[in-house]
Amino acid sequence: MPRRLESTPQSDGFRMPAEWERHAGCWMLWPQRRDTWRNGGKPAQRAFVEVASQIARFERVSMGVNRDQYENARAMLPPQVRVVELSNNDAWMRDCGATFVVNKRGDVRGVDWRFNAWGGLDKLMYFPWDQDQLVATKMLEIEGIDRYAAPFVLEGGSIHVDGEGTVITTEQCLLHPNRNPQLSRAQIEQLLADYLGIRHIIWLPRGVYEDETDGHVDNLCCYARAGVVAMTWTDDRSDPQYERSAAAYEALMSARDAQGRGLEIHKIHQPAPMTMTTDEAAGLDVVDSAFRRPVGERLAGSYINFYIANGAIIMPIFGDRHDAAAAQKLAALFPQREIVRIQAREILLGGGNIHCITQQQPAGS
Ligand code: KQY
Repeated sequence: MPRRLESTPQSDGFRMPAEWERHAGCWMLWPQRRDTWRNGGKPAQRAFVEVASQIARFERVSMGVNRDQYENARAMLPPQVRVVELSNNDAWMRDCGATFVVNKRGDVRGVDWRFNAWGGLDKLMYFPWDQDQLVATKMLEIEGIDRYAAPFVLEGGSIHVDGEGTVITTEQCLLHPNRNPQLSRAQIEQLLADYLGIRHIIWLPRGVYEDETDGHVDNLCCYARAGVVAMTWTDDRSDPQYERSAAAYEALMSARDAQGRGLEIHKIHQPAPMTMTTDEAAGLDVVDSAFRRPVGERLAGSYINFYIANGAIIMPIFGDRHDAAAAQKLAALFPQREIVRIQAREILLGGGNIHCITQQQPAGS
């Protein structure tokens, strides 16, 4: 039976591996909330099926599903995707799921963060989030993997590691008073070191404009390999994203990683600004205990929100004139991997993208 460990990954010699290290598989959750996913969730379910099907060409995919959606999900998903009954409040596996850590022997353990749905009652993305909070424990139980219960709020989308001692994150999110108001910056830095097994933190100021996660790094900037990052960019100085990307670029330019390296930075131009249409907003149920997305609201579109699978990059595209250039840049950054493009507007309408709905489980030994 998997154990709950009272020590920390760092003290036990565990670290979070980089996303490009070999995976045992990928975890996802099935979308169904009618206040997040329009038209009863059907368009989003089709997009999730496409993401899961494509990832399953390269590694095992496990889809967690609420019991009332089990049969529907099983029918919509191809047989190679494992469907497991796993209660949840919404479909953001990156954020409520376990973060896996490994040691030099190839043992794998899981970190179970506290989850408050991106800001608790302050943000009121939705209430309750009690089933999301249990997702990490349950997936680790299913896999028979020991669990560290981290004593602070953190979402997986707010961190990117190089697997060699460095994490990149944003001040906007990790220092936001709606996450861990009782903790100082120094205490948060210590906890990141303890639970990710890192030695160095690169702080970026803010995330993507109008990102409802309070600036998750996984929509703004990610590692492509150790010492090399990709970030979302715009050349339009009048776009509110410009100053955010420019500030991140400055911070990355002056950063050193845990190995003492400067970073090679690749800019990927963002898609043209997108907003929620009247028709899309009309497809959402109105619920008092959930965040309301108004017509005309800017969507936090970015090509950085991709998933690195064994042998592939699963990237979002939007039917935008920048899609092809973004795919070319990713192909150059990941020459050994197939670039798989997925029309991802339906995922974006829910407030995130492909990286946010996936969580890699490392192969270990
Ligand atoms: O960016 C992510 N990691 C998740 C986005 C979740 C948005 C909730 N509506």
